[in-house]
Amino acid sequence: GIEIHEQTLVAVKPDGVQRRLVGEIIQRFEKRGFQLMGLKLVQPSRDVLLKHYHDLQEKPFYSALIQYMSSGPIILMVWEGCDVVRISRMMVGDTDPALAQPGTVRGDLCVHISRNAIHASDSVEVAKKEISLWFHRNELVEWESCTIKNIYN
Ligand code: DGI
Repeated sequence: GIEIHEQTLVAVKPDGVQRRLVGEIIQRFEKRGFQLMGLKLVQPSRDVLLKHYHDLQEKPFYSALIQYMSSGPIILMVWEGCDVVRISRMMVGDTDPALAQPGTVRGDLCVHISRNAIHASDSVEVAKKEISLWFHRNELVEWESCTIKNIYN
């Protein structure tokens, strides 16, 4: 059968929270048919951000990225569904909002790569790591959606 329990981490970055984009972003994932399994607002610690962006530590924009991500609260979400990692990346759009297609979050709501409003895990393996980095097991809720038969066959 199809894997409907794939999960991904989606975050609204500090600029997205400041710009009141949280509701719009949640709505896009809900409407698409994904299921919300965890959600919280946090002031991220530098420690966790350094782990989250570990792979980018050699990049010239790294310290500015950590500073921006520490600048205010972020929203963290776990969304579940069939192919959710790949589809979420499509919904988010290109890393550079100037290249992101209209219809994507970044292509509709942002203009500059240094303030691109949203994060979504880029592979199933990375998603597992990011979810366990940001969420305790008891912060995730296992629940059955009564609309699942209208979303998958
Ligand atoms: O998975 P993405 O967020 O699309 O992209 P990524 O994992 O390659 O980079 C993480 C974040 O780092 C990205 O959302 C914005 C920032 N970033 C990436 N490339 C650049 C950048 N920031 C600046 N200023 N310049 C870049 O070239």
